Amino acid sequence: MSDQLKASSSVDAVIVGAGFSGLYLLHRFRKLGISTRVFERGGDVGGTWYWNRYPGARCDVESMQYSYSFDEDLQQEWQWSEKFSPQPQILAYANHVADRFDLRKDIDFDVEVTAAHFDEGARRWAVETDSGERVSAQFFIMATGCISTAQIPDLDGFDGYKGRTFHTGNWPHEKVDFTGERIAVIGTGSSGIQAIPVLAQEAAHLTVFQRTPNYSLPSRNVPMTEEYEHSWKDVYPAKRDEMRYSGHGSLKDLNDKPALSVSEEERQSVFAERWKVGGTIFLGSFNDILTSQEANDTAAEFVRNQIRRIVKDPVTGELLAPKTYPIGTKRICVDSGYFETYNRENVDLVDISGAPIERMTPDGLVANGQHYAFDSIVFATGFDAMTGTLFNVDIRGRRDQALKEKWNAGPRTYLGLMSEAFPNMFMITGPGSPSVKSNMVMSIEQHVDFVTDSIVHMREQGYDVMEPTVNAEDEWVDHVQETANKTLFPRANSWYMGANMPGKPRLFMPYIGGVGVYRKICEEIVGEGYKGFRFEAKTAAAAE
Ligand code: NA7
Repeated sequence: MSDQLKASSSVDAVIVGAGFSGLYLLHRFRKLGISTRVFERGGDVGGTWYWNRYPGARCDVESMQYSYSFDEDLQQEWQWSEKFSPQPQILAYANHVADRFDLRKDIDFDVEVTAAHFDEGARRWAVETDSGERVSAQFFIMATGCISTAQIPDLDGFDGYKGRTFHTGNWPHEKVDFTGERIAVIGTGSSGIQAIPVLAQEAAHLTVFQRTPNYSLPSRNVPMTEEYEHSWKDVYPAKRDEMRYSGHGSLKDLNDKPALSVSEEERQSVFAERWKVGGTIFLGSFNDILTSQEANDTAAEFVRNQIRRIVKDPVTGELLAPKTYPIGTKRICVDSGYFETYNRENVDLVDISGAPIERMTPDGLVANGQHYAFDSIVFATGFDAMTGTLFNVDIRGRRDQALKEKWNAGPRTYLGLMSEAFPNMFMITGPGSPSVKSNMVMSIEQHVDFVTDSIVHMREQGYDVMEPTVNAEDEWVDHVQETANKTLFPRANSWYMGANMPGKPRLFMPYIGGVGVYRKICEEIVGEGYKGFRFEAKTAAAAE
């Protein structure tokens, strides 16, 4: 830890991050009189929606569902203007929540937490920031999101490039003007697929560098109607309850038939109907799309045929049609005119699946042996997901053990909430919980409630320390992998598997057993006296 400290203080809890997790945590802690400091590296609230402000950024969970449920007045008064919300509106919502509950006064913006060490004698965390402050806290909570460490590939010549570079996950706050420019987009995940149609309209010429084609479904986004809004708001509490115990934390019409149990004609008509409705409900066309390769093949081929139909140039259409992994096993994308964009005169696709981009030059880059000149290059190259942000902080638990060291073969958590040897440290939507395989806001609320209730429990029982047992953690880690292995997810080189990061252990990080199933497991664990957790009572010294 640093010895150049400017200030020190002591609170009950330190929260890292003022996104949807940090805001709700602070709100709940405050109501319980838990003194709290929140540190946020961004200049304002909103987390992922603060950083990912690239053109076209949008949520692909429906607006009526991607919002907090903890306050009935809040959910009644806020009005969404589209079926799928654009980033600026979600950010405005986060700001509204911060103002409505007067949260900003306990948040330090533009401050990064650099280290957090558990002091076994004091039973407290010593948390350090890049502003030179040390805060002592009983509880340390990483509310840092799952996809918050942007990843730019290590390309030779990067520093010598004279044009502008951007990463979608760290987009400037002011409007970027690409008018008249030759631009490149590298990466065709959700971010690239959302940004490309918008950037193509502005730039003189756009070249897309694609390493792996992605399955993308049309969003069919529409303005919110009063009728649809009311169909939710009139019965919001009941709908939210249903969401909490659903498969993904959102209400979608799921077909409970296996794909091959119906005729070819019926199968195609189910796919066509869902393709027409738009959004991720396509993956719910049949109940075995993510567990049976044969079922998956039928859905994947349907989407490939849509791509071939939309894209006029057959060679480009074929390059855009994914063939090397099952549909849904890399994060499914939802777009507004993505494939259609390749019919524009000013858009080209460069396939780099055979060989990586060779290098950057002062005015562009070299790929497939050819030089391309660009005024701006947009990296839509993703994130060091699930663990990257946790490892950016020097977190040390008992015996000075680093979290990064303990997890060097993959994340080890109990329920994705805590890790053994890191007492009183919680993660909101950590690895081993449904997290990115769910409607994040619902999973965030569940974790925040779990953490808050645990602290209340500790106070009531006179406990000072909470920590999972080694056995409970080992069993949970195995259960997470066994559950994933029953699905097709491990067959793709996805960021869920850590496969996008060179050297990262390859294993499925979220819990895929279902949001409702997971919630019930958590409830049972609490019901059985926090089974799998151990508590330490307050020492005489600490009780004084
Ligand atoms: P993703 O989904 O990780 O996509 C990143 C894209 O960038 C993907 O197509 C990658 O290809 C590509 N990529 C990554 N590194 C390189 C290099 N070195 N060269 C060429 N191409 C590369 O990130 P997004 O930001 O789109 O989405 C992240 C999540 O945010 C999303 O899933 C939503 O949950 C919200 P690859 O497929 O790895 O071959």
